[in-house]
Amino acid sequence: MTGRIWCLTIVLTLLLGSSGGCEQKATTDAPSAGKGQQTPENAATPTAAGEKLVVGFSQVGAESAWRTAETTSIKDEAAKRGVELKFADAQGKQANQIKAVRSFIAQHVDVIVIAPIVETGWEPVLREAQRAAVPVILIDRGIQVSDDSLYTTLIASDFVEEGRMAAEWLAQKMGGQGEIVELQGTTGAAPAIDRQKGFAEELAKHPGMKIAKTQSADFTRAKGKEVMEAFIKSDREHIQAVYAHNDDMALGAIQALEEAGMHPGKDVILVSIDAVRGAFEAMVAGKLNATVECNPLFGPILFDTIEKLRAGATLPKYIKNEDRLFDQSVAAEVIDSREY
Ligand code: GZL
Repeated sequence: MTGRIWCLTIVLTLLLGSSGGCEQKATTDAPSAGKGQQTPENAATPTAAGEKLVVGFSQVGAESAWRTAETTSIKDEAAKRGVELKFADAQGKQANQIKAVRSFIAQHVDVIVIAPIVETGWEPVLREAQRAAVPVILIDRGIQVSDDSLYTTLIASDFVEEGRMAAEWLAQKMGGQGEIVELQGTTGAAPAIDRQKGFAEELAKHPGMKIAKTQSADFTRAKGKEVMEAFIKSDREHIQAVYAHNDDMALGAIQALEEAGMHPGKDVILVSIDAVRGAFEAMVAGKLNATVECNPLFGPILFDTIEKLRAGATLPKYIKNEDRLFDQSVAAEVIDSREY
């Protein structure tokens, strides 16, 4: 539909005497539209010389050390490149994110970046952005939409793979035998859904291992501690291992285990995801056994991607961050080289 309108625009341009063709890249041939004017789907309009690129970023909140590292990386990179960044902290509420996106559209930003709290409920506002011809880049978490032209690209880790890595490591550590309690991330969030899925899939290969209890602790340290306290209260004897969807929840669980007189890292094995500094410190102290990296340093790749988009490049629908697992055996040697 948008493509047809675009071809028509070029035909009209030809009739008026300019050169061009429908097969040519829409962005390069675009009559220089001002911010917020109709342009082809997902095409970022080049900003006039001297004009600052304006990016609206709707962030999840500040629930974890990982999140803080992501925010800092994006803010620092924007400042370094002279990009005006409109930053909106949604404080964990999707309704706030939707409001922020609407306000970015109204302000005619050049590009909207969203780290979506949950996977569903995005279509209406993304259609509004599409109608206003503002390209949307998803960062760190994916969404479910019936029409993937509603966003330009997703830059994120493969959370299913992260879950698999954690399970594979744990199965090996526990010799294929044992009961695990799971601390899930935010209900409905892509990393919670996929880290649970990948872990369960891999664990199914080990019939001697099972998840005894699983509950959301919302990716925070405080809730990780709270949920772990409840697990300890109800079934202390059976807790052999903890799988936490992020390091912050694992650090909260460590606190709960210690307060209950248990020995995290020794009589209870813990594996989590993110590889933040606090996790390395806990590994060096012998309290956390392993963590799977999930890189939050999105700044450089995000603004490189925006630059490519604005230069008219066709972007892949998914740009993957590569992750790896670190365990206690390498923690002391690696900790000083960690950037977050
Ligand atoms: C990962 C992400 C998660 C981190 C958490 O991409 O969305 O959210 O693992 C964070 O620590 O809060």
